[in-house]
Amino acid sequence: MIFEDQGITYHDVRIAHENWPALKKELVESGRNPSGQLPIVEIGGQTLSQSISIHRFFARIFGKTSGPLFPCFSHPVDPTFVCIVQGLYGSNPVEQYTLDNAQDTLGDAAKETLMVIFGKDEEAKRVYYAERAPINLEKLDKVVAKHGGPFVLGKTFSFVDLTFYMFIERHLPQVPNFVERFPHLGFLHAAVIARPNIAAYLASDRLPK
Ligand SMILES: N[C@@H](CCC(=O)N[C@@H](CS)C(=O)NCC(=O)O)C(=O)O
Repeated sequence: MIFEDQGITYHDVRIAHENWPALKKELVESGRNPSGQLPIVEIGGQTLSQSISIHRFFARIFGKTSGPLFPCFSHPVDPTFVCIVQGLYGSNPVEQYTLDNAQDTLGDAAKETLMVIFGKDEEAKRVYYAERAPINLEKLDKVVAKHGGPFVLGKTFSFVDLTFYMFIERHLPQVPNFVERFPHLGFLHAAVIARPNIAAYLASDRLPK
């Protein structure tokens, strides 16, 4: 979504189940991604892994650009290349701390979510959405409330708003009266989908099937 939001062209490659074991083996054995997991981003001859590291990397590049974006893509890990220091990852250490803190709080909640929702135990899912999820959503609502919203940093959009959006999106249809109970999360969700490129993406046929 960060590529969509910033109007960056990319190829979204989905891996068929039957092709996964061979790709995983290749990723690990070649050292391209020792953790052998998805998602990865291939760019400038490099393979980037770990979704939040990837997000942070592009968040530092995108946004308030000091020049054309293309050179950054050509040299994504060249330490001599002076690229852009401000972007969708705050503009000072305090803002970056705020974003890291919000992301870590979300990460703690997401660990529990992923374990339950990708499992087969339907009763565990019901209990999760009815009892556990609201506890986590309450915490996340307070994180967003801290700077007044709609975004985690207040009026400034960041990559963490996209990770929050994805978490909210998963819970919104499942948790009754979501917006009334977690108004700041509802506000963030509405503000993200109102961003023109995100709105266009959501209305497009580029969404994962
Ligand atoms: N911390 C990693 C977790 C990645 C992860 O759990 N990937 C899963 C898919 S969502 C995966 O690749 N599963 C297949 C496997 O481990 O073989 C990240 O955020 O990128």
